[in-house]
Amino acid sequence: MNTQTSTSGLLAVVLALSHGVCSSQSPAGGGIRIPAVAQTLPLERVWVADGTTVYQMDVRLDASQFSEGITNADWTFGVPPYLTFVNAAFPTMDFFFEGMEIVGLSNPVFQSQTDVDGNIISITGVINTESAGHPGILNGDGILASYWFTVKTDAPVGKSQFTLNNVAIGYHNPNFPPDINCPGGGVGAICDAWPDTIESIPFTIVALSPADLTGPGNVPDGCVDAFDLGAMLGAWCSGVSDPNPPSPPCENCTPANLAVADISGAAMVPDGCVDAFDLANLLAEWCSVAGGNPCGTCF
Ligand SMILES: [Ca+2]
Ligand SMILES: [Ca+2]
Repeated sequence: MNTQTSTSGLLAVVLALSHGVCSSQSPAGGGIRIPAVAQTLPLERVWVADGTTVYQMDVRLDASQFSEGITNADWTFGVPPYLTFVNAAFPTMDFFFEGMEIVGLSNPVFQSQTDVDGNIISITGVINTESAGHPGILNGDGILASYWFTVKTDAPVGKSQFTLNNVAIGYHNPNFPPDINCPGGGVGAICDAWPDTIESIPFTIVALSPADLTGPGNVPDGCVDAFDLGAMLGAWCSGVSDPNPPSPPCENCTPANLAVADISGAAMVPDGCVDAFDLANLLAEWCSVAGGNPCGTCF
């Protein structure tokens, strides 16, 4: 708790300085808890531990019940060490600060921490805007920043989540000038506040099945089902249907075909053909429940 407070305080000072706002507010000296929800939201429900598929997580802020003008935000979230950070960006759509000029030290990865193995285990993001002459974002609801990760192949399967904490926002002091005191404590043109609800939406990590070729959103989804069958048939390039030796001719196979669906062959390894060997492998791993939960037995 002390560490969180000092980190938040440091950022508050940085934000105040970059605003040109001279604030004498101490790290624990004020601010209000507002009716708002901050969350880490994985876009996909299932993340496959294949080391290559890139998954998106958004840090969102729903301050639609808060009618003062928000001008800046910072947040810190923990990252499981079995995820690999790929990229981060402020969004181009559904951006919380849409229409405001992003300035100063704003960065979706303002700070990060790594463990002894070099894994990023904590990320702090900061957004600072040119707030002079702008009312700020009133009743805002949107994405603060987006982050992308892959899942290491040795990641533990099961429920996982990022750990969101240290969420702080700044908003225009409604009484400034002349009153430098912020409602609920704090002073200056920009007041501090904290969302009253912090959520880390979970996701499920599943082991890679070679037959889990794709899914909704064109990424593996932890289920071997009609999405995968469709992808395999779409990449089909065998000239005959006999899976028995001698190997069937592969008349039309391209690297693109093979990248999609060549998962097996006569020797149980990819053989440069998308054919009945691959179909048999896929059907052997089938785990869809027809007419019900499409992934009922897959995880
Ligand atoms: Ca699938
Ligand atoms: Ca094959």
